[in-house]
Amino acid sequence: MFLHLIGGATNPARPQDRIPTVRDEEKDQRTPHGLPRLALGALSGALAGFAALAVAELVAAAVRPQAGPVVAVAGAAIDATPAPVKDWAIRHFGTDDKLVLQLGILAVLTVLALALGTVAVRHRRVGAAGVLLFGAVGALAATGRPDSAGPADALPSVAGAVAGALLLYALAGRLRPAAPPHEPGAAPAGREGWNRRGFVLAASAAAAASVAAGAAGRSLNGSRGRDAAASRALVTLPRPGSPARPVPPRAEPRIAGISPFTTPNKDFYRVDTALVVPRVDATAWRLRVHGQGVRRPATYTFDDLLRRGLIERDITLTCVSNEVGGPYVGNARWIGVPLAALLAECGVRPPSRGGPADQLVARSVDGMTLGTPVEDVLDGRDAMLALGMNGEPLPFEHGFPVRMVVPGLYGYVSACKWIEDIELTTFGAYDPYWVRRGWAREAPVKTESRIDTPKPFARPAAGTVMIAGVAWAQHRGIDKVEVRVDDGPWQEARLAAEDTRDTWRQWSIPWRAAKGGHTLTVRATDRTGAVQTDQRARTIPDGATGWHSVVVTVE
Ligand SMILES: Nc1nc2c(c(=O)[nH]1)N[C@H]1C(S)=C(S)[C@@H](COP(=O)(O)O)O[C@H]1N2
Ligand SMILES: [Mo]
Repeated sequence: MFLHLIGGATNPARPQDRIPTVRDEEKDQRTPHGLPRLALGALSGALAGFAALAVAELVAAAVRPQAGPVVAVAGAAIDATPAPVKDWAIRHFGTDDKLVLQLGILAVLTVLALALGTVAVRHRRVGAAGVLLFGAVGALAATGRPDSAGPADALPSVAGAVAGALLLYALAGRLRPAAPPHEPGAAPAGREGWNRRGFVLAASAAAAASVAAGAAGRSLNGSRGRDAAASRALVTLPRPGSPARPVPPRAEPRIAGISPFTTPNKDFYRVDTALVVPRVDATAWRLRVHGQGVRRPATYTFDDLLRRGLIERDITLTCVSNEVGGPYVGNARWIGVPLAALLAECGVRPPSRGGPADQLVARSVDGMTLGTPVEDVLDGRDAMLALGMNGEPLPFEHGFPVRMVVPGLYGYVSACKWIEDIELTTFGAYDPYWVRRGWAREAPVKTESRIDTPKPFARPAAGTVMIAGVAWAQHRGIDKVEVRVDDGPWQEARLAAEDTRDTWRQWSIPWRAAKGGHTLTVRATDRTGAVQTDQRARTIPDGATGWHSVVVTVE
């Protein structure tokens, strides 16, 4: 039987013992009215793949959106990507990197589905087994991710694969030429020698069912998201007991082309591994604080945090993946709970006062882990559990309902979004997500400066050109910015007033631009007196260094 299936295209009109001729082979490739059978096979493969994904997404919507096969495989790919490649992807696709990755996975899946479909024309079982194999890959990826909720995460992939495999098996059956009478399982053949009506019916039914499953999955996902959105809409941020002082007007000079002092939420850079932005219902959210030296472990609700004394602070956040001159830096006005006070309440002491834990590991609802030095969190700086960003509850993309923000540290060692767990441990005992991938355990922000205007390869007119940008050295403060034209002397730029030492500072310098090509270079000096180094370093392991230069042609 199995052998017969493998030779499934056997033409009953052809005696089994005759060696097939080229003409026979050609006949095999075509349905009686000329449509290449292989093309219909490919179509079957595509339909089976589509059905598999639709069913998987429907089941994922019921189980956990993050457990869907495409998201899981993309996530596993992100987890496994070597840092330099990840860096390259972030550089080239920016915040679209995840979309590009998922589209790439879909493209690969489409090609594989088409191929499996053509295989299934002759080898139904092999085609169906192929679909199951991809289901297994999805299931492994889903259960192996750091945010996996356990074996249930395999369900979407398994259900999808079984549906896809059955469908492919059935459709391929309809594509077979009329079966010899001795094969009981074969579909009845139509007048044309293959079951065209059966195929068209089954294919359309499958397509319709897949669309329905996909739509149901979407609407289920949507209703989940609506609970979260409703909980966010209901949040009224209390007046902070300790408000930020107003931004000094002279901290924000009006210069065309310079980054605004406060980055609007919609323009704030986003860097994370979340393929599906977690939509957390604040009313169901909890934060647990536990671990070594936590004498009074505690669990907080969102309302618990809202009722505490809140602080409001301007803090500039920077990503360690930011290249010299890059865009992954932004400044916002955050409202939140002072983390030091909350930890003190739980009985946590810094290592300098005998506390046993030197690392605070924050864990998010999507399984991300970030490790922060306990000493830094408790040294008096405005480390906080932020609830608000620029006057509104955190946007979902930036960590609603609660995230950490610690002035002076790169985001990957401090700024856990969608936080739900804080564990006190040691650097010796635990390496969080990025550290396991080659990044440094501790990473204070490096002193950096960026030219915002003129843009690279700009063609300004000769005369006075304003060179301007931003400089940052969070928690140390910026004391000086200098600009150099070509190989000329360093000239001190005008610094905007300082808001706080945790924020960036804008700077500007008018330049009498003469015709021709010029290279503009900037460097900053922080309050410790350290001058931004010209030594070029890559972003990995602890942040890029070097001077930002811009080449322009004055006309
Ligand atoms: N849950 C979670 N939190 C996270 C990350 C992440 O991938 N997942 N990325 C971190 C990194 S690398 C940075 S730079 C900041 C970026 O915060 P933003 O996206 O709000 O700008 O978030 C941090 N918090
Ligand atoms: Mo980052």
